[in-house]
Amino acid sequence: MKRVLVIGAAGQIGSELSAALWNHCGSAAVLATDIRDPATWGGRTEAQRLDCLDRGALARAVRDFRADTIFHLAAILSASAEANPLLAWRVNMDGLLNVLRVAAAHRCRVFAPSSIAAFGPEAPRDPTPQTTVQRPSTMYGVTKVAGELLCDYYHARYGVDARGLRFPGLISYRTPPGGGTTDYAIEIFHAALATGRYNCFLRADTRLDMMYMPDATRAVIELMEAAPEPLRHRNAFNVTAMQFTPAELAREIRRHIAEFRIDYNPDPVRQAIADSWPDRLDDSEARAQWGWRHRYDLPRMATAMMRGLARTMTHDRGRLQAMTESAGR
Ligand code: NAD
Ligand code: AKB
Repeated sequence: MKRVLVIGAAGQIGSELSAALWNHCGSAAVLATDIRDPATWGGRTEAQRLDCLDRGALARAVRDFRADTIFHLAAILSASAEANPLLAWRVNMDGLLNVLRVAAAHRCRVFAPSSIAAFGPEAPRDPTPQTTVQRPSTMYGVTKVAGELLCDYYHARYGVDARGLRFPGLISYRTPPGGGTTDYAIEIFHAALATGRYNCFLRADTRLDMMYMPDATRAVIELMEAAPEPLRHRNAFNVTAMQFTPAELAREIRRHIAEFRIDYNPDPVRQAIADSWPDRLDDSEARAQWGWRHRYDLPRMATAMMRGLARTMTHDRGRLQAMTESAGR
């Protein structure tokens, strides 16, 4: 992993993973790309516009940058995919296929994430085993299962060193989330700080699996650095860090902002998606095969989110000041 190409680098994971790779591999070693114009998102790394559906442009970027590893993060997430299933199929499947074909031709390694969405209502919920019935009921989930299998196929058939993680909902504050169902767990912090109230689009008792972004970017790098021999589930490792319901997250936020109030107005589409997903993944295989360990639990994540947002949000300085003081106690 000496020269890396990041696709979907303007997104929630891509923006933070690009920065982590910049620190890990060195300043000249990361080319960050996205379909969006880099003028609107570019940071420290070299950045350019790239549509993963354009295989010729993708191959040229890999060749010209002499990339040896591709981090493929471009996708349409769960709620957006239900709104536009055909676009989700195209971006999530054709985009991944282009990445794998270019990787095979240019002898690149690939990281492509899967999701808790790869499981459907027939899978055991708590815990959801590493290997079990999947049968997702969303278009996003269908593309995630197919993506896991496609990566396995390119590894077995063409020797592409493709690896992947089944991420739970990821929580972060630097870049807004991109149209998922777990987005409520980010919106709630922004709303708590901005207005002290949040109108939640999921039911109070909807338990979902979650992880704080620094654990997620570290997991990606650790998986890509792991010795290949022990990796028996290379493209679909369950990983997890914490599980909570909106009511439990609201209670945690009240430890920082005592007057915080939450209302519940479930959105039928996102509620149905959440109801079809696991409560908690069993990540014992990731722990055994490459040493995965999470560092952030719910209280630690909430404190980090409060402090991080307090630094980045500029409105309502009085509330932020009070919150920062209480978060520090
Ligand atoms: P995101 O929506 O925040 O970012 C995706 C990025 O891809 C966006 O910046 C978008 O502009 C870009 N993009 C869209 N179409 C493109 C195209 N044709 N070519 C190039 N770029 C394109 O998503 P994210 O949350 O960063 O997710 C990244 C990956 O991680 C996805 O595969 C997603 O399924 C997976 N994942 C995310 C989460 C999470 O909670 N964020 C959880 C599980 C899995
Ligand atoms: C989504 O909600 O779509 C994503 C995911 C869990 O894959 N955050």
